[in-house]
Amino acid sequence: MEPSVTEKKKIVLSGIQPSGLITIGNYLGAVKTWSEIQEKYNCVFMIANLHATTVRQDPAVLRKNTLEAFAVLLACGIDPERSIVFIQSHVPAHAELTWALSCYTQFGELSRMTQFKDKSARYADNINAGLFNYPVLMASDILLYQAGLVPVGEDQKQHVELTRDIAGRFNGLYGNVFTMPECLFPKAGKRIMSLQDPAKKMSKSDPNPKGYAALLDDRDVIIKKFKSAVTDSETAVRFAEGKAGINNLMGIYSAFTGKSYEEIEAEFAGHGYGDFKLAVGETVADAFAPIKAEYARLMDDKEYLKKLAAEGAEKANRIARRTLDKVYRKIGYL
Ligand code: ATP
Ligand code: LTN
Repeated sequence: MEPSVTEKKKIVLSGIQPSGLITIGNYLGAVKTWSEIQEKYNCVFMIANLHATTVRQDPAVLRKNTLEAFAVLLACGIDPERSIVFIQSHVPAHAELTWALSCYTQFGELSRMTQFKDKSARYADNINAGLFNYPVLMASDILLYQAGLVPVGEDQKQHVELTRDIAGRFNGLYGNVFTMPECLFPKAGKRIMSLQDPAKKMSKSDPNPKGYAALLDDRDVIIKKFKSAVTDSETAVRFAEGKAGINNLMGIYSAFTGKSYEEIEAEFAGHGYGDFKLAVGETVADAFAPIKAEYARLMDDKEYLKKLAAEGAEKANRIARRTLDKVYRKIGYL
């Protein structure tokens, strides 16, 4: 059945950058939710390769990461029969709407974005205009599909709020052109922290791979990374202030097992951190094993993956064009 956006179901749009290996943070914060809501909503998911070039990328690696990320989404249960899945650069309307909306976004608004501030500190030798304009591209992604819901991790909240501001401003000038989007956060795992520095968000572009556990990491590697996760000098497994490392591991364990913090504390009463870290590592590795197997199967036939991506782009293009045409008419582009 062709996914249709004309039904009454709400429209969902979200994306992920092919800037490295998909981590447990990306999975719990976003991709897991995506796979769970496909029946309830009309979903559109994309690999945000245009966003990824705000940081310098090796062309061959970017191409490889893009197709791999596409395969990971499918392996996580995103179903191209039910949802639209595509690669952002295949749909030109994203770049086109970004130009138009840039003229409706203020310098001051973009200067306040915390992701811009973080990334310009991290990549101080390449603070390019794309990095600054990144939120306008993300607003365009969302608004092109008239998405009402955007399932993301907490770090993206400010970008979705800016999207609402831009949409509201545009609608105020030209009538009801865009749907107002809202964030959809997961119940557990909306902010997973680095395994090496629990004060920092886990990030797939962390230069230290010990900071993240990736979906495609080998079982032994995942377990090892959890065993060497930075915690505190106490020994009791309990959720408390000042125990960011343990709190993070408890959050991850809870997201995978459905257990509450009290249940986890009871389960590990009398055990040290070592036992707990091992249990978290094994739980994560067990959950990722079937995804990894499906990924390997999909990557065996890259031509098929490319065909699916092309079909997804065609469907996305049709919807995006419609919105873009309307915007161009409203603005007065002849
Ligand atoms: P990069 O390191 O290149 O900035 P990233 O790991 O932050 O990448 P994105 O591709 O920017 O990942 O994000 C994809 C999705 O994953 C977004 O919805 C984002 O909110 C979510 N996400 C990313 N990191 C985390 C995290 N640590 N915890 C929860 N959700 C996260
Ligand atoms: N900027 C997002 C990735 C992204 C996205 C989107 C998320 C690009 N376009 C549209 C939701 C909707 C990030 O996670 N850094």
